[in-house]
Amino acid sequence: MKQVIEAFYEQFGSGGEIQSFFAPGRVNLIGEHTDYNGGHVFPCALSVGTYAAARKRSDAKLRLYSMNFPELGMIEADLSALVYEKEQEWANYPKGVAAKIREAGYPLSEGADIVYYGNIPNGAGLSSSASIELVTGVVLDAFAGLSIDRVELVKLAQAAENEFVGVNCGIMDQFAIGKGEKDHALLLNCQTLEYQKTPIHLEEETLVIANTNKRRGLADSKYNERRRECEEALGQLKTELEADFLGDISVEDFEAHKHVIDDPVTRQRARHVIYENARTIEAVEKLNAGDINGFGRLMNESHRSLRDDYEVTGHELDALVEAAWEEGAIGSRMTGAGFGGCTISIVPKADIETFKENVGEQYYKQTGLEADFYVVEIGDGAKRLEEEE
Ligand code: NG1
Ligand code: MG
Repeated sequence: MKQVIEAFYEQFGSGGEIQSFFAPGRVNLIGEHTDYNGGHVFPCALSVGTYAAARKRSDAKLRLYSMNFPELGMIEADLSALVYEKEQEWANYPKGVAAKIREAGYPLSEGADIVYYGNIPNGAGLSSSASIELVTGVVLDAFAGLSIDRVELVKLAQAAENEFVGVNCGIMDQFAIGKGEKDHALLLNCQTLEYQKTPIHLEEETLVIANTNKRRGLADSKYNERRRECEEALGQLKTELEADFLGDISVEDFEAHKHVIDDPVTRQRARHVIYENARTIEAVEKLNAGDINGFGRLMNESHRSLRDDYEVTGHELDALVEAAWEEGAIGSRMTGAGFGGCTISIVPKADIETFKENVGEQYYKQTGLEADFYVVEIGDGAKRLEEEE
């Protein structure tokens, strides 16, 4: 945090009260491509994330600077005229959050100077964007004394991403980052937003994120295509079953009625969502019963379903996951939208060094790419930091 405050002085000068804030990145343990289908997800907040040093302003200006994108320089905006500007890239996320807070009717008339620093690997599917949104949300909320309910702030951040930035994501990222808690994952029903904090006690094992370093070039267009396919499947099932979301439909009901989905590919997409939703609930039951191996087996099944039914993995993710399975991971799967990005694995602590070495080597052989490995800890949701942090 010290360097962030130093960068703040450099950008905006000293004087006045500078406060520190943090919002984590997130990783989803199981429940993939279920959020926008009203199903369950099981993400956790990470100990890496976005730091912000901020100072209140007495006018309506926002001045934003990211240590990760120094080439974009300082970006200025007026609270009363917030518009999306493509060339401002990352700064559209904070601007969008401010815009949504105001649109929701909160009295936000005074701005802030904010310096951001993120230590989340970029573009890897660990939600650096939602992290920037939520850290901005807590800064603006604290400075204006708004006391916005946390779940509402989560929804405003999602609205910023959907409507201001134009990324059609579900609620999972913002929820995990806004509501996460150290050493817990959240079993979230994405339709009702009911959630259960689940303690994760990994004593002999650890969570490992591995980045394929394959750019997720297709992710956006394929993401929207999958959303459309799911809507089509739901539309056809709807006449048979009373369901507003695929996530409402049980495995039994699906099996009894799947014939109404006439296109076999669309049927496959729906099958992934419905089984993945059931798998997520079952996986959390296993975890609560102390059955980490059972949890890992369901992670593996999740990957196969994303590979074969939902078709969002690709050669790199499959190679990395298969190498992890070979190397004795308790569970391993792709995480996030897919087509590149990261995998999440549960690995025995004692094997971690050989795991990284052998999986890395195998992955390189298969793809010609170097993977990066991160042993991660589950951290807290978005918050103001105390002095010593
Ligand atoms: P990633 O790829 O981690 O950004 C995306 C969506 C999530 C969710 C997952 C799939 C965005 C910003 N987020 O996550 O809401 O749908 O895919 O489970 O697009
Ligand atoms: Mg993102």
